[in-house]
Amino acid sequence: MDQTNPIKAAADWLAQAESIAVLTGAGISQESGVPTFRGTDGLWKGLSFSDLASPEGFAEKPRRVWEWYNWRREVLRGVEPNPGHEALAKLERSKGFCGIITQNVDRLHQTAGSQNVIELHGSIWETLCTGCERRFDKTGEALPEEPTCEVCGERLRPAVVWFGETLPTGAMETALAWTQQCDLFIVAGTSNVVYPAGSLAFAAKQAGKTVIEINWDETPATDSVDISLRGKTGEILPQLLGTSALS
Ligand code: BV8
Ligand code: ZN
Repeated sequence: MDQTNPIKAAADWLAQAESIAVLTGAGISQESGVPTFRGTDGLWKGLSFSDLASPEGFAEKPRRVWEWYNWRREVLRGVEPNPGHEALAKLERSKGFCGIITQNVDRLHQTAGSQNVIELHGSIWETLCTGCERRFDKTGEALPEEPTCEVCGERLRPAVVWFGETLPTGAMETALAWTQQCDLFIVAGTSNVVYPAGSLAFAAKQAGKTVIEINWDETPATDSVDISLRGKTGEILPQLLGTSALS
């Protein structure tokens, strides 16, 4: 591997790979204008995750949790995928296989054209009834401050995975299968602190895969990956695909 030019080395790995698995986090949507969770543009009104992304927080103050999710939905109504999302969608069309394992709930990968997408933490556009457990697609809709179910009248919640809640059935199993079957594992725009998603880069390494990290910061995975590229996913991913001049 060309130590002197990690971008070129990563591009060479990517060119050779036929099957790719990609774990993404909030960082890949940051250049679309979507705030991340733990960065400088961090959380909302300084409230912590346990207040906002947990069943306890919702049970205690559902209106406050909906205020946060409605604010995020409002932000998302006005954003588009960025060149990072588009590069990954292009990769799916040019390789034998490219699977996106995302922690994001914004569906920007799908909007960019990616089809093999696992949403480990659900989608902000769907709601779930706390009474009859029906799911409702509310993509793009402005919701009331405390939405209720049109069938049973009970309170609706965002259909996302909160802390202490299990991931969608089969999501991690499929993610682990993609991690085992790929030649190359890319981990892009995630702080790698939330589990079980945060275990995937290590699982790929243990399975003998080449692992490339793209992040403008170091993460707990940085020391374990083969190449860690410092920079913006929206700039580096297009570079790796050769859709912009390699430095
Ligand atoms: C569970 C809701 C089973 C959706 C979120 C070990 C095993 C199992 C569980 C645990 C475990 N250890 C701890 C736990 C508990 C917990 C956990 O992981 N806690 C952590 C905080 C220690 N995990 C759980 O509870 C999970 N459930 O395991 O169930 C179970 C059940 C019962 C009892 C036991 C076990 C559920 C986890 C899901 C939680 N829900 N959100 C939503 O509202 O969005 S998590 C939240 O963090 C988001 O979903 C987000 O996706 C996720 C991860 O954050 P990131 O995406 O990485 O974003 P972040 O801002 O942190 O980082 C952005 C990164 O990008 C940074 O590194 C930054 O430098 C970089 N960046 C920014 N801009 C750019 C960039 N890089 C490049 N370019 C840029 N432009
Ligand atoms: Zn209902």
